[in-house]
Amino acid sequence: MSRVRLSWGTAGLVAGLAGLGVSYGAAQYLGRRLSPFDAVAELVISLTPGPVSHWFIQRVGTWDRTILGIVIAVVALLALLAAGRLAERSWWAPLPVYAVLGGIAATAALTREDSRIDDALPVALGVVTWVLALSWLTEPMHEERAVLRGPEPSEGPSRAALADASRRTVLIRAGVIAVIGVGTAVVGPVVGHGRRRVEQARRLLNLPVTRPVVPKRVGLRVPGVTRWQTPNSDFYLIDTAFTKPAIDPDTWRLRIHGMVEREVVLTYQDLLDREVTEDWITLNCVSNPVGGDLIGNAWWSGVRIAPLLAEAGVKPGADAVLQTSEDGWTCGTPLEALTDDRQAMIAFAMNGEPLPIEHGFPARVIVPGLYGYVSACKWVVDIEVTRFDRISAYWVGLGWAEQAPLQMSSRIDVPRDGAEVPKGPVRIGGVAWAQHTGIARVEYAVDGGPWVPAETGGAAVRPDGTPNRDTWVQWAATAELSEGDHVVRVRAVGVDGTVQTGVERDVAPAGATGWHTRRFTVG
Ligand SMILES: Nc1nc2c(c(=O)[nH]1)N[C@H]1C(S)=C(S)[C@@H](COP(=O)(O)O)O[C@H]1N2
Ligand SMILES: [Mo]
Repeated sequence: MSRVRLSWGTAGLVAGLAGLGVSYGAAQYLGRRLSPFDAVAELVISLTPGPVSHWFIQRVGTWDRTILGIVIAVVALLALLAAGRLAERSWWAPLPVYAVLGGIAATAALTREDSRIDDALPVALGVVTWVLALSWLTEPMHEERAVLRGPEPSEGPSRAALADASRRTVLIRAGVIAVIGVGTAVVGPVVGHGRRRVEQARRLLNLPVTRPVVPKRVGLRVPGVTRWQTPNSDFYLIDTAFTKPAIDPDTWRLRIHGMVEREVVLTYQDLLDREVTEDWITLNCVSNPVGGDLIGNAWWSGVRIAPLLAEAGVKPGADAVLQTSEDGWTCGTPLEALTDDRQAMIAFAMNGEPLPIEHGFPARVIVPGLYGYVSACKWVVDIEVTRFDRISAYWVGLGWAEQAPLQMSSRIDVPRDGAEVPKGPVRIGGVAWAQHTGIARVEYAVDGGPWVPAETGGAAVRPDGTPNRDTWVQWAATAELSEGDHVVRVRAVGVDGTVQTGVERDVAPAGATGWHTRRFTVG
């Protein structure tokens, strides 16, 4: 005897989740970057005005994607639940709900930069699954209701027994539908060409790179101060891709074209066969607020861009390079930063490992001294030599500066804001950066007093003996402070003599400025 009884709403959820599973599995099988669900998330991201998304990112940091995902999931599940309840009226009553959901998903899937016509297929399969699964699942539910409302039969099984049989059929069908949904979602990626395959290919790579060795004099060993080398797993992540492109290195191509004498097309192997360049480079985001942590320092390995551009032969008049990623994100980089003597590179390894997929596998660009949004294209597939007056890169189109010189900045890591510090000497410290200019000195001021020089970690030294000015430095100081509340501020001085400005400016449109401040109590 089956006591368990599916409600109409639950039936809607079972059919709904099965449809989502089928469309996800199909998208993975086809090797498409986005499942319909992810495409909707990207559509929402692309329709959100720049200032709103930046306000949001500043509030919630890198949780932005998770929160967006949860909101979309909740809305979708509520709609699917409603579809189930509508099925109580008739098999076609839920159709408008599915049509709207499917319409949104199809629009999203077909309007991404990297969309193809077959991106509509997973959506179509999902909608078909919804319709078939829900009507098949609710058929015995209607039967049960008819039996219970009808008269007690004069012969054969009783009303209760008939209703019971219907309920059992409902449960069996729900199980079948769940297996199909979950099964497709699990099997699709395994037999398909999606991310798992690429993860596997990535793991098997044996790249011509050296492991990072943190230079001796860079660390000050102050507890609480950010590690000088940022491990890949801690490195901040910023991009517009809800699902990261999973690119098979064997099919990856980088095209260098535009205002050049000869177009150059590189395969992954071509890249590995060239002379490898390696260096410590600190990358940070223009959206990093004063004191923020959208910054990291890694050992990058790759191929210098300057000789590649020289081989292509840049034509006179060009002043910019438009980089495009596999998923259609773009950035405009000053040509000069790619052709001068800095180590601007097409990187294929990060901290001695093949680039993680999240950080741009199989290749991304890294340019010392520039913000990520104008230089550090992940999953890069296209480099067009051009002019700034002919292009509008992604973030520039949303109101950010076309060219934003990196702001020198410094941060206090300890003490934390609001910390209670025991009596005795107080250790203060953090990091400071002015990539490609270099930090000459870091100064701190307590309770509005004079600026006092702090101790700084050394710069890394390159094999040729020159200091590497492309990374952040650690700084630290010990202060004797009286019991009570205190305020500490920090500022950096560049190798070029510039003093970090105390003028407070927001991250938009060209990077935040101002001195980082921390308040704490000694006692
Ligand atoms: N394809 C692609 N590349 C991108 C972005 C992006 O949205 N898409 N964001 C850029 C920005 S704004 C920054 S700050 C850096 C961040 O690189 P990370 O995520 O590896 O730290 O990547 C840059 N490269
Ligand atoms: Mo960024």
